[in-house]
Amino acid sequence: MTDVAPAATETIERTLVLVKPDGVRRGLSGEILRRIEAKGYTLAAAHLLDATPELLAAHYAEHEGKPFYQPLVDFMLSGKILAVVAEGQGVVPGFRSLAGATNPTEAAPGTIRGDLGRDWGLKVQQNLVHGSDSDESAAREIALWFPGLGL
Ligand code: D4T
Repeated sequence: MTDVAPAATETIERTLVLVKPDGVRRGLSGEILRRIEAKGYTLAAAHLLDATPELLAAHYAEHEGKPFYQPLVDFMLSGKILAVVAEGQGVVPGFRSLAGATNPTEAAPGTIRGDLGRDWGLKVQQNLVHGSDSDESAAREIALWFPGLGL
């Protein structure tokens, strides 16, 4: 049997992962990257950075006006963020599945948030990671967090 080469037109699927300041602070960046790689996805780019209010306003535009918006922005400005582009077929829903539910109390055991996160009784959930929720969001978010990368 011969292997079938991927079609030349096949697009590489990518997602934006953010290890949020709680994940970096708690020393969980390596464990989170390990889970992404153990699943079989590839790391295409990574950098550790301080977000800016402008970057977060663009990233979280859909949440503006919600009660958790300002606490969310303040939390995301509270420390370094590890921004990562991960790639592989199905990586957008695949990483969301690895991350688990938004609320870490409800996130299933076996997921990043379920195994490593908890409710700290704050105005915003500190839930360790962000993952793009669609291919369109991924393209928009990768352009925001990795300007000039041309991905
Ligand atoms: P992100 O965007 O960080 O990957 O998380 P989710 O996709 O799982 O969740 P989201 O965009 O709806 O929310 C962004 C961010 O806000 C926090 N949050 C959210 C919160 O503290 N209370 C809430 O009720 C919601 C909906 C958690 C993640």
